[in-house]
Amino acid sequence: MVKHPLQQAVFIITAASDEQLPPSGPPEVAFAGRSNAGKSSAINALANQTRLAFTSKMPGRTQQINLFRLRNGALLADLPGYGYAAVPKQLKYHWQAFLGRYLATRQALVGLALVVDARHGLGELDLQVLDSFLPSGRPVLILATKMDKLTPSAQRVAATAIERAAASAHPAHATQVTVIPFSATRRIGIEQAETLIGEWLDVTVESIAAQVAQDRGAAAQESKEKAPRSRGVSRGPKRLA
Ligand SMILES: Nc1nc2c(ncn2[C@@H]2O[C@H](COP(=O)(O)OP(=O)(O)OP(=O)(O)O)[C@@H](O)[C@H]2O)c(=O)[nH]1
Ligand SMILES: [Mg+2]
Repeated sequence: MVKHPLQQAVFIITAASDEQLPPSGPPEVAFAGRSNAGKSSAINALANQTRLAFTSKMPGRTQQINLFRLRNGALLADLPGYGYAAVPKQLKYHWQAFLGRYLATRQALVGLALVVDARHGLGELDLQVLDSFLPSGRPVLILATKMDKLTPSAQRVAATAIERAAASAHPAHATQVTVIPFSATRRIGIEQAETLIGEWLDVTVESIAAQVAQDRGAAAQESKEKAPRSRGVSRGPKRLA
């Protein structure tokens, strides 16, 4: 595994519907959570960039699925938040159905990062996401975020409460769930989170080199196809003096 596996991530595409999502390909990790929980901020902190994913004080900022590509071709997906009341009903159903289908059917999804505001703990909708995801056997990383807003002793209490809530809701799947105390602003838990996600996505020197070679091959092929035909083959009859 390389040292900072999520750094140098680049934005690739925004999808507002199933048809706009690229076909399932390289391994993918999605960031899910309540609206305003801090999903986009967590992606930025892990990528060590300030404006890779759009963040906002206004809940409901991320309204589509935004995909980011790592150096080895693996993807991060920033999902629209759920549970924001002040969204027109129609739109809310559309997002939630889109989100539900993505989580249930995306073949490439190797793990889920569930972003939870540590001050609020796991909510009803977070538990529903766990209900639908954990039976697939894939791992979940709960980022208990905004820890900077709590005192050190309250941080421990909050992390333990989240661990207990997840384990009691899903005793059979407790080993699939890891809880990491996190803060995007104070950069708490970055190393632990990047290590786990980097392992899920197999971000190694070898996988990066293979992707670079593949990209170079594709670029060379493209420029060959675009290049003008070589001259000197058929120039027409030479004029005789
Ligand atoms: N103090 C503190 N604030 C944070 C942290 N993470 C996010 N925030 C703030 O929380 C607000 C929401 O952050 P976003 O990252 O946009 O949240 P989101 O989950 O992507 O929100 P939606 O896209 O609307 O679902 C912003 O004002 C962030 O600055 C954190 O670790 N600590
Ligand atoms: Mg967002």
